[in-house]
Amino acid sequence: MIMSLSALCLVCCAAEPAPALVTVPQAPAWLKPHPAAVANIHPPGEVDVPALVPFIVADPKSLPGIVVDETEAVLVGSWQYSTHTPPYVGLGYIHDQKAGKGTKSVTFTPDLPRAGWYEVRLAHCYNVRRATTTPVTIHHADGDTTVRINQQEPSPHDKLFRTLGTFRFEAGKSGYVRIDTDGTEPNKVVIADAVQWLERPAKP
Ligand SMILES: [Ca+2]
Repeated sequence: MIMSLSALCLVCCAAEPAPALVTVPQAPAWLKPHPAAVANIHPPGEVDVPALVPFIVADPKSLPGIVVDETEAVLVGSWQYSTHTPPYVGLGYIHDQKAGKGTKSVTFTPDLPRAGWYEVRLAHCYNVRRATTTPVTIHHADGDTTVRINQQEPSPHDKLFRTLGTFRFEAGKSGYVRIDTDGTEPNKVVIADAVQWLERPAKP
């Protein structure tokens, strides 16, 4: 049987397997995407590094300490959801779309049960497409501390969190962590995922 080229192509294309999707942990039903964020374009399980899927923490409440996810953060400017690069906390993470540098921010405000010292950790996924000079400001009881972090570097705590420092906070909602985008590379994305406050006995 002689088959035309177009018919052969149809057969080949039909036999072509779809890209494999991996199984990712399901976030709890009570967790809803941030209403101000742009929707994710990636279907569940379409990830760039499947080996990092086991480090996803789908339920923020399963983590120790006080955790504020991007779902509860205050967004300034346009931020877009993604789940393409694991790991992450909750539903995923948001990024600045490599646009509007210096005009966007994400602020995470905890409700701390007690005054005292807290180790502050920031969750972000990492790869070469990330900003290397992301400014992160910790607003604590003794003022503001701004650090610049390299979001291309692996996060040392379970490939998910990096420590920003240990700071004194008042009880309640007077402290926060803010991620800004000023001074980051125009062709790299800034990532915002979650922030964790862990009580510590004293200043280190
Ligand atoms: Ca998150």
